[in-house]
Amino acid sequence: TFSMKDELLARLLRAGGEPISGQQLANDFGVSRTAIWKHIQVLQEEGYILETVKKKGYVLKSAPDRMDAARIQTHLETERIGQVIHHFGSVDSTQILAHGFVRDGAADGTVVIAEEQTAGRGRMLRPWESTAGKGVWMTVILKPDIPPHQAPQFTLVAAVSIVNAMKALYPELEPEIKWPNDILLNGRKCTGILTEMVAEADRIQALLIGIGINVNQKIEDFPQELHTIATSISAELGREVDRAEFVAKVLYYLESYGDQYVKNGFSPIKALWEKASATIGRHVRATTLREVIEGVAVGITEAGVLEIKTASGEVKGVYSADIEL
Ligand code: BT5
Repeated sequence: TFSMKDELLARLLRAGGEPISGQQLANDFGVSRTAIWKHIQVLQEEGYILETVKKKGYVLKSAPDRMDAARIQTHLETERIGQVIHHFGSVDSTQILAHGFVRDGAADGTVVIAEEQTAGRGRMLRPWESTAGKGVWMTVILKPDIPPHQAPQFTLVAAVSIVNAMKALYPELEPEIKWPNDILLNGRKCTGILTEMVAEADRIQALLIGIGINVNQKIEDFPQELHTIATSISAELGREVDRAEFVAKVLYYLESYGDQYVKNGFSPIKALWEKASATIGRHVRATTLREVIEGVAVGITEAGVLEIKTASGEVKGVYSADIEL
């Protein structure tokens, strides 16, 4: 499922600065040395700095800030998610591409990831700002054996996964989840999740978990209207981070919590979610398509529904809404 360029890059990364001979590579891949050379040239065009050591072979000297499949895979600890990664430079939206891969029979765990999106979208077709080379813009295709009505819980599974990946790699951060699909750092949005589903009447064909995470942007990199509401991992940490390493960690937790959810139900995820929640116990204002509900968020149900206790003492369940804290 991997291109030869990916395999070649994986070999060069694994060699850790030691030369690998062109002849050896040619033998291993069953191609000519010229074919190897052509792929080396492609890597160079993409910004990989390679040196040819006489009689010894190719050495990778430095790598550009990109999330090629092989780069993510050197950090990957999963069994399914990310075994197939389609990496792109600039795309309209990874979500749109992922629908195409689903139609073509994509395997469970396929990842579609891009350096830049020109038409990234949030819920209800709102735009999602996806600066080139600075974030994680990806769609994970999952095929869990759950009924369609349980699909929305996967947004919460994804949120818990991202929070735990952030805590594992950057313990200084204190990510909080804002129901249903935002992750905040110091009160500002750094992540949005968009879960879509392709389903038959009683069976999920595929879930498309769209994940947008601001990673290495400076606040000035965001458009004006986001300056006061958005942030990135690096803006909060005060240093840049390795996006490929971070993506691998997100995929690791997504696989482990996703499997846990399918096997053991929602309660373990619900506990993790509530622990990281910025919403529970707070006064909130929920705008749904039909009404505005104000009150204290008291919890989420097994179905992932947010429960709000209004001033009159009545508890209302909210399936989908925009929340103001
Ligand atoms: C979301 O929507 O938060 C879901 C975003 C999902 C994006 C991913 S990226 C990979 C995949 N491919 C796609 O095309 N989409 C998914 P929503 O809750 O509707 O929030 C959208 C709102 O967030 C916008 O109206 C802006 O106010 C704000 N926003 C836009 N870009 C942002 C950014 N980069 N960081 C923080 N806030 C942003």
